Amino acid sequence: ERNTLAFGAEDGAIDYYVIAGPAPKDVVRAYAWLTGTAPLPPRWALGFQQSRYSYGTAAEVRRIAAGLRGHRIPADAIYLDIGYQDRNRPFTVDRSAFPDLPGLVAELGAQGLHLVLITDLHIAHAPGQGYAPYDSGEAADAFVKNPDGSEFVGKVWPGPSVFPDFSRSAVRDWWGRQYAYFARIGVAGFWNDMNEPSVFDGPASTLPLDLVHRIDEPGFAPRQASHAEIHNVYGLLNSRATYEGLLKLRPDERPFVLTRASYAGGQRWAATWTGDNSSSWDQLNLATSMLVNLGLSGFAYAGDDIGGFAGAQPSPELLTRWFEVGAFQPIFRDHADNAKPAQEPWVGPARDLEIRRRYVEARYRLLPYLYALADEASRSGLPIMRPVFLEFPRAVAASARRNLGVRDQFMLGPDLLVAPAPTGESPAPYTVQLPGPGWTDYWSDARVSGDRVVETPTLERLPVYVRPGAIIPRQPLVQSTSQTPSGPLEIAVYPGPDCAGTLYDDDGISLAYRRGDYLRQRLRCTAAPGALTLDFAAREGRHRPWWHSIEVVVHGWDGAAPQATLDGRPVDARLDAATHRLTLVLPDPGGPARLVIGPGH
Ligand code: MIG
Repeated sequence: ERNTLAFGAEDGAIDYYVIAGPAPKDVVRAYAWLTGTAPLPPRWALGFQQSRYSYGTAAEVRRIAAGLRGHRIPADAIYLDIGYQDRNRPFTVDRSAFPDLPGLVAELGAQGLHLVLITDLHIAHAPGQGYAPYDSGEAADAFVKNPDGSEFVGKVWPGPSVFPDFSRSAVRDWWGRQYAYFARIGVAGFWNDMNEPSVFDGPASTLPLDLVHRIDEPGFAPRQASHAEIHNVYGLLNSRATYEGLLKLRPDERPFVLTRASYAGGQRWAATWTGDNSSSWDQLNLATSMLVNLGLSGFAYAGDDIGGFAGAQPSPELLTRWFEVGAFQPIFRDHADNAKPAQEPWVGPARDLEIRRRYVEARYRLLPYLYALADEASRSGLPIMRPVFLEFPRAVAASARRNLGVRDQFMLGPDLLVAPAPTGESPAPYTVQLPGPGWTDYWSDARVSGDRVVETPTLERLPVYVRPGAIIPRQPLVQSTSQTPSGPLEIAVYPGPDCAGTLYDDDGISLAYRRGDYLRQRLRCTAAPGALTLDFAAREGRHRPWWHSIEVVVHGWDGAAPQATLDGRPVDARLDAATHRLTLVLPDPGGPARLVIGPGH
């Protein structure tokens, strides 16, 4: 049939869900209601993460940590890829390369760095060799079978390997227990790769579709299922087993799991990334639409390998640009293939290092904004990185250019519009179409006249624009989320319509926020020429935040320095006439309060 789009499946009907909205955000929220939300991650997972296939010795890891700290690149995590293991066997450690893993974890911890370990699911088929994951899995009858009832063996990194049947709850429990040692010594997060699953000598590089799973699950009648039936949820079940296992081992710590494969709903258990991209301008550009789509699909936490995984070494400019954009993506991880030259942020000319550092720092200053978005994502399913149409459906629909903001631009939350050059390698000017008038350049405070700007690309500038009506919390620079910021919380106010923002804080790591130990506070502002009122609503939760004072910065203040009061008591207001920034330092209100700026005193 012509002009017909047909859906179907082998062996029967599919359940279809049609979500009518009407607004795009309603669709996303309803989808989250159906499939679940990504829980609040540990705060460190929002920091910069440094990875490599593979940092192969403890000395190399120390050198990377020293590089991050020595170059003053704020960072929170270092990843170990398969090279840390003994003969590529999951849940082992190559003791000659890493003689004292607990000591290394502690050393990194003292520098505010968290260790993340890869833990692939292919268990080495090593009977009688004292390899506990195989022996205990075999004893628990944990592995996927051939149709004749024998254990399926396929080739992956360790050589001949067997594959856990995650469709059985007892197998997921067994899998979770494999993390006991790493969890005990303080390894912070885990990376589940190859879980499509990837099988080097399998048909279509995966498990044969006629393999036999044995679903055994509370709430389900136990039954056999072919791998064809389980294949698409196999990665999700691997994530679930890891996440739930970690929660059992560390019952009051938020697990961090990064997965390569998943399915609808998998956001409940793991963050993801876009897999093996390569070092090209095209793929830097492609990351925007991929991550925006992952966000719309429930995956609030997604990233792409900064600098590109495969391919030739990125030019210094490409790596720098990738850091600039990555600083505004939910997961911010530099990673590269083993065949490539080094790709850490300090590789290349000093000028590039300086620019990359500046963008990583910009992200760390935005952590309170990011963290409030994480809180929102955990409750509503609204992603952190958003297509422009999610925030401004009417403006996008009404735009003459139908693709306004669809491909190259994205929003970080409701307030920041990021507009990378559509063709990164070209110095050609490009037009940034904004969703309306009144936007401000995030870096220079220049006010955009109208709703368009022409950008001429320069290496040091990633265009970021702020919504009129934004209230953005920021913090003093730290080198790691383990550091308590010293100084006031900053609240950047950009007067305009729907002027609102949110503060969110908690201890950053435990589940105490679920027991009331959190802080959520809504802010609203109303403005008139020469006047502004900022309302702090009552605080939800009982967490005491790290800040003791608040620096309110009103951007785009026209006119003279005004008078100001906080709940009737005078507050000093300092105007920088050159930047039009009005700064007021308040004691932390701790509850409902009203800041009145301008005439009427
Ligand atoms: O066959 O563990 O996507 O990030 O560095 C390659 C080695 C296996 C693929 C992952 C990549 C990782 C690599 N892995």
